[in-house]
Amino acid sequence: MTTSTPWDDWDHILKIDPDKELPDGVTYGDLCATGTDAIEIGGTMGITEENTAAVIEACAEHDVPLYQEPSSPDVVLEAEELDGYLVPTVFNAGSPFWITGAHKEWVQLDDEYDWERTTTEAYIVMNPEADVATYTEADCDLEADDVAAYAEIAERMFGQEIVYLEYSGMLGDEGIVRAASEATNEATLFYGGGIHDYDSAYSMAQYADVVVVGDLAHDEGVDAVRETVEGASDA
Ligand code: 1GP
Repeated sequence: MTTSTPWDDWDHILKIDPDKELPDGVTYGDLCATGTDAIEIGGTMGITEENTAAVIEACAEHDVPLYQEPSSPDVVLEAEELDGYLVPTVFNAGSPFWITGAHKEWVQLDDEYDWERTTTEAYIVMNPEADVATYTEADCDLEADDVAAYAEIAERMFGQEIVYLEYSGMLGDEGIVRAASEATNEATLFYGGGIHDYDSAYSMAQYADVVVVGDLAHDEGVDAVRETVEGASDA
């Protein structure tokens, strides 16, 4: 029997990077009110406890689930306002540090680790130009059947609840998203990368359970994000 998880009901996540500015006149409250199902706070570069805490504080007043996605153990914030931690483990990383190494360090830092509120995301990193690919030394040279196999092992061998197809900074290949979707059954498939309007959100959400929107919030603002919420929920 499988238990239900919050993300079973989500279509859309807004990922806020604490190291990036918001467009003029846009507040975190405006972003929380776009209709997104959850806010994920995290980024790859320039993340500190201070800038993360500021975003948590600003979003906590609004009625939307709030998760931290820590990029490394030293930026994890123990904050009551958080609904939990979504922790990446990069299945196609070249460096084992990003598969289990960082996680081991994190557990060692903490005497009473918050297992109740922690879930891993099985990342498959697809854009070789993205910081996350460089950082993790990811092998992005993958065909649809490679991605499907990673998604399948994430779910079936490693029991991952979330498989995250990460194209950060570019719109992905629909055929590959579809292959990942067909390879997963119980796991929730997150798709992130390059979603910028209704159509791009709709096209990825046809196959992914949840679409993640990142840079758009920082580059364009609220109306553009709201369009992607509509695209994701209509699909
Ligand atoms: C990044 O998957 C997210 O981790 C979203 O990507 O910034 O390209 O929307 P974008």
